[in-house]
Amino acid sequence: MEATLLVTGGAGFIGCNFVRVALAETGARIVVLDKLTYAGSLANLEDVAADSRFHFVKGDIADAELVRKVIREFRPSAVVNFAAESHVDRSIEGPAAFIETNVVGAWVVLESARNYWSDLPSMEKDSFRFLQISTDEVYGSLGESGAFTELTPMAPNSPYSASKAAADHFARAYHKTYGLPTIVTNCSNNYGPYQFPEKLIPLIILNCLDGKPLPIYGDGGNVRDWLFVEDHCLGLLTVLERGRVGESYNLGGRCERRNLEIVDLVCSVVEEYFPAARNPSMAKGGMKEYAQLKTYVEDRPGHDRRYAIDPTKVECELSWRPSLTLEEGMRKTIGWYLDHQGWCEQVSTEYRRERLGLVDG
Ligand code: NAD
Ligand code: TDX
Repeated sequence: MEATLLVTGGAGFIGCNFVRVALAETGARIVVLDKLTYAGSLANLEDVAADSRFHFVKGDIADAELVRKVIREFRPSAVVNFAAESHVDRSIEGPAAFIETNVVGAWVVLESARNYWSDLPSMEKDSFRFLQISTDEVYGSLGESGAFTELTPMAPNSPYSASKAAADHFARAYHKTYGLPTIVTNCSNNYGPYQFPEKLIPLIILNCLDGKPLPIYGDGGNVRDWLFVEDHCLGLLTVLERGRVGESYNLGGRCERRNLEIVDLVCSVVEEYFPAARNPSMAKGGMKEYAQLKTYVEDRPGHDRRYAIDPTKVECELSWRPSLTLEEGMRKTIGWYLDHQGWCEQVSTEYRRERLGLVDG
């Protein structure tokens, strides 16, 4: 029997890329369960909607009755939990939704999976997997040197990362206590097609196109470790197929950059595709170069200074490595945003790229 993957949050950025990668790389049936919050959209899944192996259910992962029903109906061989509130700035403005989805929702999915899994015949029980998708932000902030390993103690600094850390602990506890075959992945910053424009890279791309200020929090010296989303998704499939249960795996591309370097790279690649001199929005503001739009703004409260993933475990144990460099991934990403400006309009009905997450703001 072919595998069935229940993909929660599959209408969001990483989830929809994962659905595409899983349909292409495996014969699995894919069932997406997604609440379609501001960050999720059926527009992200339009090209796979007609695939006979694809099914979509709209719903909340914190709705225990619904999750139980979906699991009983589709009988997944694995659950991949992407569903989450994912934006740090929004977690500063209002943490409640982060607790509801990232903590309570993740627990509901674990508990429903456990009830289903415990009644499975032994072969299906052994091969069942629960993959909890998490972030490097659970480890907190690094100084100038060093990198997060799977043994780094958790020290989350934002309501978002605290909520993700809680779910990671529950996934671990469900393995230790009940034997549920859970695995956690902690990945660094993703970028690529379908990322909601509140995140740094798509925001900078779209503001360049519109000749709007490029907001740089603090001094722009904060460091993030970047990974192209399809490489992350291929890594997740690898962990799902060959990862050891009860373990966590750090995924990252050894690609640390200061935010200012990212903004400069975006400006130079946008320039290649759509020179500022030919952009009417730039001419209107009297601007000649995209880099002139850079604007330093008030820092994010509790802003983590540096993240860096040490991916040695997944490289050595599972032979996973990213395939694209940052420059290659950035060209693909910017090309995609230029070709999909209608998508940007469609998903941005309630969000106008305003500043979010200032405590007194
Ligand atoms: P996203 O915000 O783009 O998508 C989240 C998806 O979850 C959306 O489709 C949304 O509708 C859905 N969702 C939210 N609440 C839900 C609920 N209660 N029930 C059902 N569906 C719900 O997020 P993303 O960037 O794709 O991140 C996906 C996962 O990967 C998250 O768990 C995030 O913590 C993790 N992660 C993200 C990154 C990154 O750089 N974006 C890096 C590491 C880990
Ligand atoms: O306008 C901006 N200006 C700016 O300087 C925005 C939106 C961000 N930033 C800075 C803050 C961060 O140092 O850029 C960096 C990246 O910010 P985000 O895109 O908000 O990502 P980050 O806070 O690093 O978190 C992301 O990576 C880890 C995802 O949103 C999380 O879901 C993931 O877990």
